Amino acid sequence: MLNEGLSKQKIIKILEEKLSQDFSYKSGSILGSMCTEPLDFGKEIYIKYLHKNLGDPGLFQGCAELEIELILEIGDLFNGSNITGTFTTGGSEANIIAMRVAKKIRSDIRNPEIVVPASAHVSFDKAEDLLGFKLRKAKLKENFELDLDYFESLINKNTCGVVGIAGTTSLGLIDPIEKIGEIIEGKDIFFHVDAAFGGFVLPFLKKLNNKIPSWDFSVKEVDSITADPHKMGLGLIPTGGFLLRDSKVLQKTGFEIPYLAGGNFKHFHIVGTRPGGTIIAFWAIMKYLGQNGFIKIIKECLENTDYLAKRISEINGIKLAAKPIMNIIGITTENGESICEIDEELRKRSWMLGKFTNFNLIRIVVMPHVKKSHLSKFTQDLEDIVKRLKIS
Ligand code: 0PR
Repeated sequence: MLNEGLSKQKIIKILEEKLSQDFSYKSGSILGSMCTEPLDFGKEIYIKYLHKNLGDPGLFQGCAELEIELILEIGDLFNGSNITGTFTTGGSEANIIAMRVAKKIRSDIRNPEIVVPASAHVSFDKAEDLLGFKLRKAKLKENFELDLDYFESLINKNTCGVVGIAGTTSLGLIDPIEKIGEIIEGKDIFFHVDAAFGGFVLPFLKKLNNKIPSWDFSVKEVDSITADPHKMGLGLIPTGGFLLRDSKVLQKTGFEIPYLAGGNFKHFHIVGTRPGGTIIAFWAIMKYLGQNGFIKIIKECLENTDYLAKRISEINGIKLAAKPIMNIIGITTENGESICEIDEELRKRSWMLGKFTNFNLIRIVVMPHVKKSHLSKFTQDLEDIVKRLKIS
């Protein structure tokens, strides 16, 4: 550490130089990310309130009330009533919290197991590692949909929880949430839905007259949902969401922290100190955009997704891995050849995509920062690369 501090200008200059090597959303080259530029109004609000700490909610009661209000509002959007929950650092923390709850409320099971689709996000592997339950992965069918019979066959007397995904990480597909509900009906099994990405897409897709299967609290067996403001909610990083149907669960599983300056509160987060500013910012974003604002954003993403899907179908040698439901597209080869070389060549031209070697696909998330002009340039490069590599 320096003895004498530097001038602000000097520091800003060093930072600008250093950070100029980062990719930017604006350039359009970030095609494989679920994050995007937060809404400007959200940033303004965040800067004003970034000192709020909901790790000690009694000190920030107004902020704590906004959190409850916002959870209720999102719960309504997800067809629940009186939904409780909390904001987290992201989908991973929300999923880990859900898995902890699933394990905790079935403390009668000595060797607990949780069943997830093979398409589940890596946060469930992290949860297994941290929490010491056994993760059972149900395989997918050839078309990347969940093999429901296989899923059911993994459920046994040790199963304390099951997970369905509404917007898979690799392709944005929706698991048959209602059918999973039917399978566990009447059994004492916690049902968590991971809608980290889909949570702020699906309600608006439905309003745009798309046929969307039930995936939320309208399915009576669903106990909790992950839905992340810092993905399609245009919120600030870090803001994940954990929504819970039964408020008594917090009382049963939360950690008592009696010494907090603001008074006794129960925690069920992984972290202690946690941002209130990001939550206030998302409260403001929801109020500012309203349903129609979100619908407009999603509509543009979908139009761009359709454009991209059409362009891909015109290129010989590659194809869509699955028909897109939301603004996520997977590209694979027609003849089953590895997708890795195409990915490598695209990277050389600064197109940054997600690569899923287990499914042999590259993923594009058509986020709000991805414009048609970017996709037009991208597909020209893609076509050129596929021709050069002689993939047929
Ligand atoms: N659940 C699902 C279905 C997800 O897709 C993700 C993240 C999570 C949970 C975890 O969310 P957090 O990352 O907020 O903890 N999916 C993205 C992915 O793995 C995360 C991401 C975002 C990766 C931006 C890269 C990137 O540039 O693709």
